[in-house]
Amino acid sequence: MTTKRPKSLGRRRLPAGEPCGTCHMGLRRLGIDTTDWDYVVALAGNPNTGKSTVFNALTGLRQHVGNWPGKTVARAEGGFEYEGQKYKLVDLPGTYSLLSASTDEEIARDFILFGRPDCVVIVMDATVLERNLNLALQILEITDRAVVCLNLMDEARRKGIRIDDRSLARDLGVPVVPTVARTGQGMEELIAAVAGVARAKVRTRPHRIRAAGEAARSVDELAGLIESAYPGLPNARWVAMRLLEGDKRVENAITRGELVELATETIEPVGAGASLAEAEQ
Ligand SMILES: Nc1nc2c(ncn2[C@@H]2O[C@H](COP(=O)(O)OP(=O)(O)OP(=O)(O)O)[C@@H](O)[C@H]2O)c(=O)[nH]1
Ligand SMILES: [Mg+2]
Repeated sequence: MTTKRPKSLGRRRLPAGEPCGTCHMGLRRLGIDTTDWDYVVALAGNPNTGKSTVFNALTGLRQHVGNWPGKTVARAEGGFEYEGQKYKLVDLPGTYSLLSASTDEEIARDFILFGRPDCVVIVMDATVLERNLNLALQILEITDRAVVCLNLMDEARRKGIRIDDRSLARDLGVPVVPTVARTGQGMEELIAAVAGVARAKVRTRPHRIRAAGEAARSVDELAGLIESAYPGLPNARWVAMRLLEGDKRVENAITRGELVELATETIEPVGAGASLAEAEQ
């Protein structure tokens, strides 16, 4: 079953949000209230980079925890309000890649591709930037709606690592926000960047690796066919590349009609049997 994502919502009375020490930044943590929303934001990143810490900082202590449909992998969802608009935040499993080598990778990739989030926050460990760039570049191949959360900046500083975040933002083509999620440092800038991308106020130009020669021509040709079969699909080029590499999951998605859903803007609802949980802080 799929649920239409509400296009625009009339302002309604919001439930009392959790008291938070961050209301001055225009943030209101909504905990489990993700009944309707203006934007969907996914948190992606390598394992142990601070995704759940960012999630908790933005949504508060209460969250939906269920399983991903048909999987035994936990799925956490929460909500926050920023400048009068509601955001649903989905915490994806930590992965090193999106090439579907594991269930976790498949879940993360499917959500970024088929869930069509309005913004993907790529949480990176600033102490091991190179290792984290692999996943970041794969995400930027799929979506141009992304923000990099350069986390663990305190650890990086402690180790004497200095990162030119402006150059990184220029090279990746998306906003880069240095953060220390554990203390809340940088969260204000992160939310503002996420809102800018989700509302399409901030233009991104994600770094993409271009194929050359015959391969480039094949990608272009196939992407053209996919675009005409599924008008409105935002990432036909990526789908074409995966098909040319023989990716069975993407092949199945086409034959099962998931790309049609994607092109008509539908989204999977929260998994059945979702329960309430108190997050660890
Ligand atoms: N020093 C420091 N520690 C942090 C920061 N952000 C998170 N941590 C800590 O890093 C550890 C991992 O954080 P999580 O939020 O669980 O990371 P995660 O990405 O959700 O991990 P997985 O879900 O297992 O992939 C925890 O002990 C956090 O308290 C930070 O900015 N600085
Ligand atoms: Mg986590």
